[in-house]
Amino acid sequence: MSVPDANQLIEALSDAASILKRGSPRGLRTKGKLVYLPTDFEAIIIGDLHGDYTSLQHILTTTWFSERVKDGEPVMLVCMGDYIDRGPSQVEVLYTLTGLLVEHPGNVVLLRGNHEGPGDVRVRPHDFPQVLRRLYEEDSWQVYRSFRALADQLYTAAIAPGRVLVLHGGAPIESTSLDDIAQAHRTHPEKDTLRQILWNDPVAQSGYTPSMRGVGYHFGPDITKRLLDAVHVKALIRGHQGSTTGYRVMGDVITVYSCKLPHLDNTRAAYMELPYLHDEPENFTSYVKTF
Ligand SMILES: [Mn+2]
Repeated sequence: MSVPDANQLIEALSDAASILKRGSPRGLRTKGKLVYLPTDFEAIIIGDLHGDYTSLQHILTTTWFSERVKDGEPVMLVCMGDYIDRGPSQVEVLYTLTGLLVEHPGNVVLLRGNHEGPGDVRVRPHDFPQVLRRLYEEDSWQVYRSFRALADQLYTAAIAPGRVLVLHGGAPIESTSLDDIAQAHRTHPEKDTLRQILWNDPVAQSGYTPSMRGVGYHFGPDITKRLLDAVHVKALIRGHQGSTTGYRVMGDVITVYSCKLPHLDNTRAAYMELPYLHDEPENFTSYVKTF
């Protein structure tokens, strides 16, 4: 795709932000910044993209997402954040996703990653501003402001009731309710919930320890279980961590990473196709597709 000009990108970002600000796009039940995935829809779940337009395009093409939505098929696209920084086509990824949201607001859920986090929590690397400066020169600040405004409107989490909770980083270490998650954008920064949802990583040991990322925690299976029980789902689907296979399973946590960053030894990517409920398998790993 060709790179949009500054005005096209600003318009896409602002249109997407206004749709989210209005709340509850057509047919979608929401509570604060939590989305309920309709039970009779299939969900295509995408992990971190980090400017990898080729992988995004691969997933959209393979799943026929747009074509199926246009045919009226019940299918949702759920993206777990980290759209920008690191990769070669950050603007293209953002423009495509916001375009899809504007076109199909009831079928596209864009979650927040730590790279779209609140302005008071710094993330590194954050090369997106430099990318914008190179492409848009004096208009880049205006584009960046539109991006920040959109980031503040993105959803914190999505839930397929009884099945999975979907968010970027992980389970907060304090006991958390669905309400806490839905309101995390409002209780930030007094409460740590939003920061931890966007930054935490699962580990095999019980309990928690501060994360080496400098923000958030490593959380154990006991903390995962407490969260899953509290919100009545079976598994946690999240992104935030690359792996050589594109995904990894740790107890009830499935990590899905959808970009390839060869310089970080990340050469396989994955996404999930969560069908609408028939006979639920033993675990959700069978829904992971790698490429
Ligand atoms: Mn991340």
